[in-house]
Amino acid sequence: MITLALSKGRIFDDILPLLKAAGIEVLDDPEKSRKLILRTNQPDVRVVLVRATDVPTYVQYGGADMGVVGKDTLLESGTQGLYQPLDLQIAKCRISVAVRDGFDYSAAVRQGSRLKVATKYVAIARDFFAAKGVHVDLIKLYGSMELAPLTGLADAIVDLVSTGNTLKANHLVEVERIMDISSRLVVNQAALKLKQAPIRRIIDAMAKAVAA
Ligand code: PRT
Ligand code: MG
Repeated sequence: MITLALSKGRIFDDILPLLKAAGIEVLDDPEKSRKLILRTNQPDVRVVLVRATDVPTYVQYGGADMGVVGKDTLLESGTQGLYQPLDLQIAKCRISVAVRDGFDYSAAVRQGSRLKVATKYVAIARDFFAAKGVHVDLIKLYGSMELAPLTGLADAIVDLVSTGNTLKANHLVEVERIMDISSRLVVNQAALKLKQAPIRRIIDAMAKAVAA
């Protein structure tokens, strides 16, 4: 049995065509059922639904053989020893610094005053500002980062942006792009050895579909 860990939402929606190209069709619709283990048309392949942030953990400890996870989550998770054979080029976005419209970010950075930065991505933000030599106080949030500069909780946020509509709707502006993000296929190292043939088949088929 091959177990694939996926999160509901955009990653699930975007991975379906690539799975299909690899001959795998998910038989249950996660939006219509409460099942956490989904069958596929392949009797020896199943999907488990977990939180996006839990995907690296499931794969690292062998709760799943493979998984699909955003580079943002992967960098932030600190998980070790995951084989990352493929950039799937799905769920693309960027991770950026944003501030309230009218806040003079470059002046704040120039003056060397400590910047208060709210984010779910503490590790990515810490590395980014350290490399720039900017002193920051990081405030860990679990969601709705956009609210932080509007309420005075923080001067800036580090968050994912795709269309930019969410920033705009909240009178925030993107002032720096930290990196481009897409989702990666991750594989458990032991599974790769023990189930080499079927896992290789899936990786190769998905690689072909990504290139096409
Ligand atoms: O939502 P939940 O708390 O369960 O978990 P999650 O947020 O980790 O999962 P999910 O499904 O929301 O995101 C999974 C992955 O999708 C992320 O880890 C990213 O790699 C990727 N991704 C791609 C995105 C976006 N695009 C994106 N736009 N994740 C989140 N967003 C957010 C963005 O921060 C903004 O708040 O969506 C909102 C809309 O963005 P705009 O710019 O289009 O308005
Ligand atoms: Mg989300």
